[in-house]
Amino acid sequence: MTTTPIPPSTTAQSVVSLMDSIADVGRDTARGGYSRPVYSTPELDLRSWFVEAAERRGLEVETDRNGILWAWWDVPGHDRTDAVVTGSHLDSVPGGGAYDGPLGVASSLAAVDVLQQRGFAPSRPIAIAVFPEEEGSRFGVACLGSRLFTGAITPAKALNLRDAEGSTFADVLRANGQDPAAVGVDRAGLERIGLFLELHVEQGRGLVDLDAPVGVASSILGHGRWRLSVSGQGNHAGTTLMADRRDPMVAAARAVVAVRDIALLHESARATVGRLTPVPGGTNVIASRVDFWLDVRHPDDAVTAAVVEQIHAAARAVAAEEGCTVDLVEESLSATVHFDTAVATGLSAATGGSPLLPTGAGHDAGVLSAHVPTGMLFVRNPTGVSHSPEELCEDADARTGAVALADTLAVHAG
Ligand code: HGY
Ligand code: MN
Ligand code: MN
Repeated sequence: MTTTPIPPSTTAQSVVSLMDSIADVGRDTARGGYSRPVYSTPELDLRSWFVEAAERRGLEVETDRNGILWAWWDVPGHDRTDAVVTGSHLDSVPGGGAYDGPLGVASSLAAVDVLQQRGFAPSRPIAIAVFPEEEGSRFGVACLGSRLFTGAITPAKALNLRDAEGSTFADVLRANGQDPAAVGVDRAGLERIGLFLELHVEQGRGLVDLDAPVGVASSILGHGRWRLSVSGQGNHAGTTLMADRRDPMVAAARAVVAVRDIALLHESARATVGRLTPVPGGTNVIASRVDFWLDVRHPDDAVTAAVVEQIHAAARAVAAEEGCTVDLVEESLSATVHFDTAVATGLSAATGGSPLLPTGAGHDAGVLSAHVPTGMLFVRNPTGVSHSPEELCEDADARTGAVALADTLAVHAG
């Protein structure tokens, strides 16, 4: 491909101005960072921002029956098949960073700028996709949009998922003008994709340690989520003697420590409890139940299963000692993903020999990789921190990432 490289400081500058333009959307003053749950006002504002920016670039935007946004750079005389698709997500975790998701979307728009500046004329369609509920922060299942799109979750299970307020996913779809009866696997949609490339801020220090601004994903750690509910006897904090208690909060606390201790027994395992909800949740009330959510990850799916089983057994044991019971429910599970080697090495070659590195973070690209050729580009995060306000991407690296994405799109859509 002989293109005159555009200095990142010129056209790819738009990735910086695009990110700046959403810097105040969904700021969470209580937690810090950003809270942009799917179909919340901040996430809907980001969708509008994306549609306006895409249309300003001459892309034609549609929302499919799973709520996925598609912005098309069509080719005259070529239908929407075998497209080179890029994009990411706009929803966030509670109190998340600015870049997890939106950097991939902004970089996709900036890559279109770079290509249009170069006078590039694609021979096959290019599209930018924005997947809803990648984080699973509102309805509990990660990559809900891409799972519905690929058939990795049934419509029935998805539509009955509830958020913290008790609204079902079906309720929320209806409230946003979507037809719940229409969600589900989209084979025609999958057939439109010839290649999916997702750019994402790195959620770790790999590129810092490699001293590289851009990297290529080799694999995604298998991961799952389980809800544990510990039940005891709710009672009065003042009238209940310590010896007479069956306190699920104490059982849950002991179980959370066991989560850490068991994970440490398995090299490369990660096990996290980031969310715990006592019921009813009063300062002067012994809880009747405590729900907490477990996130376990490991390169070997069998080890993930073993870790969860050991945690479940430990939780049952400490619950029994506290006069409580515990129930465990699997909420989502993703096997370890090894990206297509040809795609990954091609991405490395198209981006000046960017290094390949694994990630412990899940992505829509991981879901799509079972159905279409898929790859990922990572952009350096100087702090290595993510799912936290300290997540960072320097402007220069963001521009370099956007140009790298433009170069890969040009290779595949040229
Ligand atoms: O949880 C994850 O790995 C991703 O950020 N959704
Ligand atoms: Mn993400
Ligand atoms: Mn994330």
